[in-house]
Amino acid sequence: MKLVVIGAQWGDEGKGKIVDYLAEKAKVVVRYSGGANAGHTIVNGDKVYKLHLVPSGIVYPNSDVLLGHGVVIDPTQLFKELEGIKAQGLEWEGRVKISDRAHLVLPFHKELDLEMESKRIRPIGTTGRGIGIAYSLKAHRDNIRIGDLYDEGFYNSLDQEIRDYLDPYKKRMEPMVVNGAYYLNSIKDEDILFEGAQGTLLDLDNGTYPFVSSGYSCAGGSSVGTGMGPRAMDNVIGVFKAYSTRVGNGPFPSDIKEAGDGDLENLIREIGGEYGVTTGRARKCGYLDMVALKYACISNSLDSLVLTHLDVYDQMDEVKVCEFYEIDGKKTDEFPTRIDLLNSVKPVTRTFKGWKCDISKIKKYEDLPKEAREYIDYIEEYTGTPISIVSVGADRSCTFNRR
Ligand code: 2SA
Ligand code: GDP
Ligand code: MG
Repeated sequence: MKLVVIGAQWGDEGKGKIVDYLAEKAKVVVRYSGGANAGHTIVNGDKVYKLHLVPSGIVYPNSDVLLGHGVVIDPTQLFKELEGIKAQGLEWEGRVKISDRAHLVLPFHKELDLEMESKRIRPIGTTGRGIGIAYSLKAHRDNIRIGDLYDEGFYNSLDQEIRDYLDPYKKRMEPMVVNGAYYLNSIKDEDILFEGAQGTLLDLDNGTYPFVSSGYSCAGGSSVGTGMGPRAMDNVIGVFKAYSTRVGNGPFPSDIKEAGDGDLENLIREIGGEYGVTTGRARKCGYLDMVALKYACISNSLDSLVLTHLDVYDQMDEVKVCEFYEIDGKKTDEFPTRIDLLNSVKPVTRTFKGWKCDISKIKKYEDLPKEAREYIDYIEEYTGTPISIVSVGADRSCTFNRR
């Protein structure tokens, strides 16, 4: 089975947790986009892993992980992360592969990222990890791929300062480098899991441009970013939270604070721990945005959805969703492209009764309170997409299959 897991909102939907839940039998877990801007959290009992570049399969000793060629790799961050993982008791040597077509993030990319961000008329709120610069230079055909480090003629033509920086990483990475397309396509009867980073609405082409990241976080990225074609993928699932969050700038139509309920936003943020895993920034919280979610379903051709963070609503009297957008006095369920239209959206909400009990120990759909089941059924009907997995807490054990 070749399974793709993507974020169906603005990132931080719980992809790390869901990939971990699904990864037990995977031969390889592959990251195909983004870089050290990502922050994927895995909680298993008293062990908490916060991953940035390393795919979530690393916590299973029998799985290998691949940084596919759609990923931009900051070698300093990579080895820092690998050392941290080792300190947490995970053996990674021999299990971490790097596609030779993946591109490097260099120290000056990070400096330039911060500098350009400070000069932007419309700041994006980047993570400062050099992501946009590395992808721009790649598109401009002026960046360095991992494989190029071993092309001695090319490598020796690089600036002495860059070579001094890269020399130790070149040696350390050499045993990890593979030709990604051949490596993945040689795996025939075993499972491969493709781990998305960020989310559909942060995708360079499908997202709320220019308030996006620079990788292809949508399902299509799993092909262009790995060397395995779309026909090889058996299943594509989109992870979403029971509400919405966004960190960084840009339109956020179902913003709860904007709707005048700052207290509810603070409550959700505190219960849900909505702070950036990489930067520590507070995430904005919004009602579940049905318009945006349905857009994610169609633009990724999702087979199913995974609902996370349902437990965050346990103590609320009511649960609201943004069912439609009102733009210029007209109701629509189409996600607009233009930023001015997205910024002018008046959310049309629908209110559900809260369930007012602890659902974190529940292990099957039938045992959920009626109000929570109604919420799930509504989302399935609205999006026309089945929910295959439900997550009711951060821990690996707080997860069950819906069907
Ligand atoms: P960048 O740095 O160029 O990729 O930033 C561009 C936009 O993409 C957003 N972005 C993210 N949004 C959610 N989660 C991300 N990962 C971290 C996390 C974020 C953090 O897991 O919490 O710690 O702040 C992530 N990475 C990039 C970013 O906010 C910009 O809006
Ligand atoms: P990712 O980037 O999509 O992997 O998500 P992050 O790790 O950035 O953020 C998700 C946060 O929510 C992490 O702290 C997870 O441990 C936590 N989490 C994941 N699923 C659930 C859930 O169902 N309920 C609760 N309460 N927390 C969850
Ligand atoms: Mg995250």
